[in-house]
Parts: sequence; C-alpha cells; structure tokens
Amino acid sequence: MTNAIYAGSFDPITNGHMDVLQGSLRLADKVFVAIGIHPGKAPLFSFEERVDLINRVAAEVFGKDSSRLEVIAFDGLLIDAARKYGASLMVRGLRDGTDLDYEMQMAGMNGKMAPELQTVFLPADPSVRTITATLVRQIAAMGGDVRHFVPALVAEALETKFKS
Ligand code: COD
Repeated sequence: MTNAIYAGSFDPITNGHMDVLQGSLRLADKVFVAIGIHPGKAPLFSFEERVDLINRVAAEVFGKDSSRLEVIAFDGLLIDAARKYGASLMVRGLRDGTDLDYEMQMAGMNGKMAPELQTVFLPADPSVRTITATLVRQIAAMGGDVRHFVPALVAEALETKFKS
C-alpha cells in the first residue's frame, strides 16, 4: 500500500490543486492532503472551512475515490508530516520554471534529510497552470468571476465570504 502526501495552503482549493490531486490518486492508494498551518499568517478560510471545502469538492469530483483522500493539518517540516502519516511519496505540483527551481532545491534538501522519502513532481495541465489561490482570493475580493479557476462550491464559498 502506497501513501502519498500533498501539501499546500489550499486557501482555497483551486482547479490547479484538483489537477494535482487527481494525479496523486493515480500514483498512490491513499493521499494525505496536508494543510500547512503557518502561525502568524491569517488565512481567508479557517482550517475547518478548508477541510470542509476539500472534502465536499473531492466527493463531487472524484466520487468513491475521494474515500482514499484524508485531509490533515501540519506545521513544521513536510518530511516530518510524511513520516507521521506513513507517506513514502511527497507530491508537488509544477506550474512553471520558477516552481521548478524552488522545488528542485526543496527536493534535494528533503532528499538529504529523509532519503527514504521520494519527491514526485506532477506537471500542471496547461488549462490550470496559471491558477494561483492568491489571485483567486484577490479577484473574488474585488467582485470578479472566479468560476474558471475553482470548483463551483468554492466559488460560492468565496462569494459568501466576501458578502459577509
Ligand atoms: N497547478 C499545479 N500545481 C499547483 C497549482 C496549479 N495551478 N497551484 C498550486 N499548485 C501546487 C504548488 O506548486 C504546490 O506544490 C502546492 O500546489 C501547494 O500550493 P499552495 O499555493 O496551496 O501552497 P503554498 O505555496 O502556500 O505552500 C504551502 C506549503 C505547506 C506547501 C509550503 O509552505 C511548504 O512546502 N511547506 C513545507 C516546509 C518544509 O518542509 N520546508 C523544508 C524545505 S527543504
């Protein structure tokens, strides 16, 4: 049984994240979706809200395969979270060359610290590679239409968030 861990802020989950999750489900029997908790950085959506959105969107898009996903929280090093949850694969999404440079450094250093863990890069599908959660939040805050970039449930949650 192969476990993978896919870490992110998921604030909120986007179609880009969903693309990486779909690839992760092809690679592993179980995928831990690890929400990184950064003390001092206030997210738009609380941890509980992000878990709820990820679970609902995954159920809608992946159907019964969503039972192979589990959302968890982590702070500190990703390798420690991977070890804690028995993940042998650390999945990272690659959008462009900037991601690649940074991710190569991280994979190299993680590989030294935890040689038993394998970093796996999944190239973003061209249709989602320009999407970032930061810009999605900005567009939604300014009343723009984010339905091209996030699942419908997330678009609704953003609308509600910025109305209140
Ligand atoms: N297409 C494909 N992949 C995407 C897209 C997209 N449109 N959008 C995001 N992704 C990928 C990113 O490349 C990344 O792999 C992942 O999804 C998460 O993205 P975000 O934006 O939700 O998350 P970030 O960038 O805020 O990162 C949060 C992490 C928790 C992943 C980060 O803080 C981290 O890597 N922490 C680990 C700390 C650690 O172990 N440091 C030691 C390094 S040696």
